[in-house]
Formats: sequence, C-alpha cells, structure tokens
Amino acid sequence: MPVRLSDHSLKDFDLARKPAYDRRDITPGILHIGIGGFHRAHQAVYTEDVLAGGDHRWGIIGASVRSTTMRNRLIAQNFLYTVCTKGADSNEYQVIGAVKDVLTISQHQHQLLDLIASPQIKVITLTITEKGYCLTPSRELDEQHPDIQHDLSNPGSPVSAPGLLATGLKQRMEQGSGPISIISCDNLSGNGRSTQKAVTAIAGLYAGEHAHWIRDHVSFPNTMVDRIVPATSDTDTLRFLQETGIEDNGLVICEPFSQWIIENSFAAERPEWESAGAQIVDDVAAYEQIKLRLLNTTHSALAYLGLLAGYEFIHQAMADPVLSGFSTYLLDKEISPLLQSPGGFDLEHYKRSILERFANPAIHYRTAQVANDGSHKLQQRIYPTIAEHSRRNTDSPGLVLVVAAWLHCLSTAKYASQFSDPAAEIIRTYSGDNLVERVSSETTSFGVIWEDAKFRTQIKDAAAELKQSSVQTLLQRIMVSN
Ligand code: CS2
Repeated sequence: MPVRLSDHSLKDFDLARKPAYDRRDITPGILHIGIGGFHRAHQAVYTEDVLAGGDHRWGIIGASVRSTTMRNRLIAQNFLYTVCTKGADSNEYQVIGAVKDVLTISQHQHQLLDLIASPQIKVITLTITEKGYCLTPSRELDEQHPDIQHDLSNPGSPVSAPGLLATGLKQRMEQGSGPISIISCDNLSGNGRSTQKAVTAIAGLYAGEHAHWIRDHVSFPNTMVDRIVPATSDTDTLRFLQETGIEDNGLVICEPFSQWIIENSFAAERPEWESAGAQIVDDVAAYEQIKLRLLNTTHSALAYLGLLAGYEFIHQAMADPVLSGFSTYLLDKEISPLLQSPGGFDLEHYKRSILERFANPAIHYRTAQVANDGSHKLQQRIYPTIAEHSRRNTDSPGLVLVVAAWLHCLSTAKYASQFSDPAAEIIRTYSGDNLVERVSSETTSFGVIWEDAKFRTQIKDAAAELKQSSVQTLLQRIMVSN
C-alpha cells in the first residue's frame, strides 16, 4: 500500500535523508516567488542546510504566479517533498522540510502583500523565468505588457511579479518594516539590476516617495545559479513510488552539480548560505556571463537542433556524435575566445564538465522544455556573443544557425506544437518568405540585433539551408570550414 509523504509518514521513508531539525521550530524568513522545480532543488536545498545548522529563522513561504497546482500538491503532504539527485550511476533522496506554505498570486494577493511588508521576511527570492520580469529587450519595463497594464490600473491587486513587489514594498515602507533583499535566481544577465529596474519603474509610475524608499532600503544582488532540473514527469513519480513505496506529488529530480554565486549586497539579515556551499562574492558578472554564454547557449543549441534532428531529450542529442561535436565546436571556437574568466577559474575544465552534465543519461531533460521561451532566452544567452563577433568583424556561423533553428522550429507547426514561446502567436501570423524581415521590424520584441543587415542575411541563408539539408550535414559543414 503506497504511503503519501507527510510529517506523519516521514518515519517510513528509510531511504531518504530527512530534515535534521524539528519543523515546528522553524519561522518564515524567506518569501520565494515562482516555486517550481528549480527553486525546490536549488535555493531551498541550501536553505535546508542552514536550518539543519541550527538557524531556524529561514523557513520559506512559496508563491506560484498563477497556478494553484503546486499548492494543492504540497498542502496534502505538509509541504514536504523529495529531491532525488541522479548521477550517471547514483541515486540519492533528501526530504526537504524548509517550505512552510505555498500561496498563489492570483488567489492570495493580500496575504502575499502582507508577507512582503512583514518585518519577519528579510529575503525575497525569485525564479519567475526570463519573461516574468516584463522587460523589453533593452531592459526597460514593458509598459505595454498586459500584466503591467493591469497592475498600473490596479496597483492594489497586482498580477505580475514586479507589480506585486512594488505594491508590497510600498506597504513595507508604510509599516516601517525596514530593509529587505530581493534576490533574482533566473538566467538573466545582471539579474539583480534587471529586477531592480522592473520594480522601481513600476513604483515610479505609481508615484510618491516609494521609489526613493526602495532605492535606499532594498538591495537586489546579482546572482549566478546553476543546476540542471528537468520537469518531473508522471513516469518519474510512478518510478519513485515503485522504488521507495512513497507517493510524493512534489518530487524533484536533479543532477548532483549545484552552484550558487551571490553578490555581497544584502540590505538586511540573511541565511548563511555559504555554510551550505554558496559563494558570496563582490562581483558576479564574470561568472554569470560565463554560465549564460557557455552552458545556456549550448543547451539551447542542443534543444533546437535536437528537436530538428528528432531527439526528445538533451542526453540523446548529446549521444549523437555530430551534435556533441558541434557543442564542443561552439564552446571552443565561437564562444570561449570572447570570454574573460575570473582569476583562478578553469575554463577548459568548466567546458568539459558542461558536456558531461548534458550527457548524464539519468537526467531526462526534454529538448522541448529547453526550447520554451526562446524569444526571451536567446536575448540573454546567444545574441550578446553574436553581437560581439559582429563588433570584432568575425563570424559565428554556428550561433547564427542556432538562431535560425529557433525561428524554424517556432514557425513550423510540427515543432512549434511541442513547446511554448510568448512570441509564438506573432510568429504564426507572419508569412513564410518574409519571416526574417517581419521579425526585424519588431525589435522591441526581438532585440536590436535584428536591425543588423548582415545578421539578417546570414539568418535567411541558414534558414534556407535548414529547409534543404539535414541538421547533421549542416553542422558538419560548419565544423569543417571553421
Ligand atoms: C536551461 C536552464 O531550460 C533552460 O533554458 O538552459 O534551465 C538550465 O538547465 C539551467 O540554467 C542550468 O543551471
């Protein structure tokens, strides 16, 4: 008879490491917005270690932006869930006790605003994905975004994360609850500054002294976060039940590797995450650039090229010698020559480790999952490298092909039906031949790189080639001639 994970059944879960503290002693100190798998396998695990170390002030209240699924799943198991860490031939289970409650912006707005304003909450962490910040490609608040329009007209009942923060911080100012740190853990370059921009822009539009208060009392450290956490499938949950006898509807599966680098810029008290392996440094920029441009770029390359080559999972694409050879080519020839690594950082080792991590056969990361939201992701991870090549008058045919592959996938029903992108609708309305010109007429959505005539010609050529030849043939051609 399967047993549902809960405080009560925890004793029956012999295979797992369990919370090393009495959960009743934990008080909430962190509000996390965007409580998906990534947060639960990353920041929550670091926090769990801090709680186990005896500092009980840092329980987590999670919030989902729209869906009530996570709340419903976790509430039935006292907000406990298992992190299953899978190496190529190892399996470890840890039950996390740090989460105390899960709310939903759409249903619990007022409770969430009260939490942002509460003196007990000293840290807000965010994993709301690139698009959740509602910024334009030039990093201004997208005032035309429907959620921002809604929030500007209804500041008392915000639906966007930046709107929620701006209103909650106003309440915090009015209640005199003191300073707070807001920590973005998304793959945006300068993620802290971007968050600050979005939040202060809305606060400024609400008018009053509010934006000044935020400037003086709220810090937005930049961070680099890294751990591969694929979406949990029903098959994963079932297999876990068969292996452990425990039913866990909040199960998260992840790789053994984990890294969190945080800028030392905290406005208030914070958990000692460094005791759990996080690095607190003066400047995150170089680490963040290396991670976005090496790891995330290659991940997106494997996603779009993998989809076109018929691979469901990233590790399957990596098992294709042409696709893995092309990943090495991108890292070595087109990306790393442009990067400055911080002192003591072993770039060669980092590149090899990325490829090993992608190839981990125990981690089933769908190419379609990484393909999601390319219109936002490519701006962070690929366009800056292509733009740098263009400034140096050098070529990056491999990266250009990846962008063409994104556009090809998004404009071809067979592939587009497998993943989502906020630009999907607009791309669908563009007609075939003019696609590149139409995209370039929308630089406010797609980025200024599309204004570059040479880039557009290269994309058109690559797109035409993608229609004629197999992915492998094209990749081999690029690798041979560069
Ligand atoms: C991935 C990232 O889905 C994606 O876009 O590239 O989530 C990636 O797995 C993480 O950034 C790894 O740290």
